[in-house]
Amino acid sequence: MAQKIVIDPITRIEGHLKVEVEVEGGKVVNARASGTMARGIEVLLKGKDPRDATYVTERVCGVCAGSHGWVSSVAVESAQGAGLPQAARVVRNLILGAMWLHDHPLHFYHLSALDYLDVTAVAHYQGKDAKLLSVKDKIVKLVQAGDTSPLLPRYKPDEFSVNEPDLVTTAVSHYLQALEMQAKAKKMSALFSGKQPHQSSIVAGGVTMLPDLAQIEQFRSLLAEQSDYVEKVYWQDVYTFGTGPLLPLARAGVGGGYGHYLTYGGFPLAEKGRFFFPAGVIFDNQFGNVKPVDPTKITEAVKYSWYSDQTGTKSPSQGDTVFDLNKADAYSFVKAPRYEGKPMEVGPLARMLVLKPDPFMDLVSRYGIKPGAVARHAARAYETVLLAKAMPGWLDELEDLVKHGETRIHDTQHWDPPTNGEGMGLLDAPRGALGHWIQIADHKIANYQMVVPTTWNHSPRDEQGQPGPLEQALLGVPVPDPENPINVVRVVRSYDPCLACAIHIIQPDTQRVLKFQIG
Ligand code: NFE
Ligand code: MG
Repeated sequence: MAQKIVIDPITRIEGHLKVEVEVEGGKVVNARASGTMARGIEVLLKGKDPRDATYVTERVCGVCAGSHGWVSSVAVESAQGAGLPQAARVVRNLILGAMWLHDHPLHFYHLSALDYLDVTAVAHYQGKDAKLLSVKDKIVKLVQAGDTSPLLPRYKPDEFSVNEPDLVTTAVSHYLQALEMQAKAKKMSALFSGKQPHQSSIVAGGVTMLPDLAQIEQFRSLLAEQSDYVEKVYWQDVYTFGTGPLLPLARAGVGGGYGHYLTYGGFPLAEKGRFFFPAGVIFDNQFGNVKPVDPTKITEAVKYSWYSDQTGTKSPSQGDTVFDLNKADAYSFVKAPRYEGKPMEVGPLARMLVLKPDPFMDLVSRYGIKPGAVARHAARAYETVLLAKAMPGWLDELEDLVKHGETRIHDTQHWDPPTNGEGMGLLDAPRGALGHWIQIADHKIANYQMVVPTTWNHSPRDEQGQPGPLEQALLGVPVPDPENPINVVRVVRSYDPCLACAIHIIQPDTQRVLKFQIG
């Protein structure tokens, strides 16, 4: 008989997620992902000035805030018929690029690495490296003081856990270094946007400030440091683990899902409609057959979500946010977006499979790595390297514009919102495809809908009963010991879920007895 495991909440993610799995014969045979918060952002936007949406939607989240501001501005611009000056496009790309440099290493070191490391191995480090010895000293003292959080407690290490003392101690030192690097990455974004995590430069129609040459130089030197770190530390660690101790997990494709991928494209280039990370759709793991994105194929189902059935299976442009907390079969505040009726994975793996950079694809085929949890980490790290290498070129573009006296940073011809209209913004955020849809009536927001990356990845079942991408990816995941569902959380965290984005505002009466609160 199947044994049920409830993990509520899943820790080391953003927001509130409950995962229930049924295990039979040592494998997951059924899975349900529930977002246990309700989201109110879309509702409270009604009646507001459309230009406020940039700043209100950013408050959905403290991680990918700038992505919401950016995509919201694109939605309003499309309703206004506004164009974006080149300097504003480049400044936005650099603000957001720095945010991605902050976001991806944070996910690997601080949210995920403890799923793969047996931290206790640090106590057995016998090497002579002064930096690593100081890490050992620090950890041993914390253990003696009984103050091991956030490194412990955690799920029990298993056969895939990295326990070689040199490797683990190095990784823990990188965990600490990552904190410093993230502060510096935030400084980069703040240099061009006033502050972080909620920026104050991107507005509908452009940006509010053009950096001067001194700021550009400061950004450049911080970027050089990030670029070096991302390639030599972050990517190197992911490579070492993925092709070493974690190779069996990678080869087995643990946590692979439907094989349907979607990306709207990331970082717009000068030519309209082109992106640094190109847009595309892949079905059934047919990587050679990338189709263009058609937004009219996006719908959202609510059959298993706590929203009124009247709002179900519509394009987000026609969607609404009307709660129904009494639906018999509902189990999540996350809606179920579908593309051509299919559940789609979004995020770094989708982007890398659409782009197919040679070194990444060669690595995947050389080691026989299949789509799954490890491949997601590899894709995330590799795209960070690509981004860090591209950003100096964007900075050159900006410097050229500034040196030539460019002042156009906003489409001032389109400052006011239209009396009536509608708009759509589609761009990739760090976690994947992000869309905002706006309807304007009498200069005010009549309706606003957001379909965010975590809504795609962590959606519940739809009206056809098809599980969401994570729910599907959990099927078949090995759980040899039901007391230690470490592979389940490895798969969940590989998506870098952010339930704060997917839904918003805590619904206190749905909080349940915690069955697992470690890890
Ligand atoms: Ni709150 Fe987000 C990203 C968006 S959510 S982190 O990236 O949009 O999936
Ligand atoms: Mg929504």
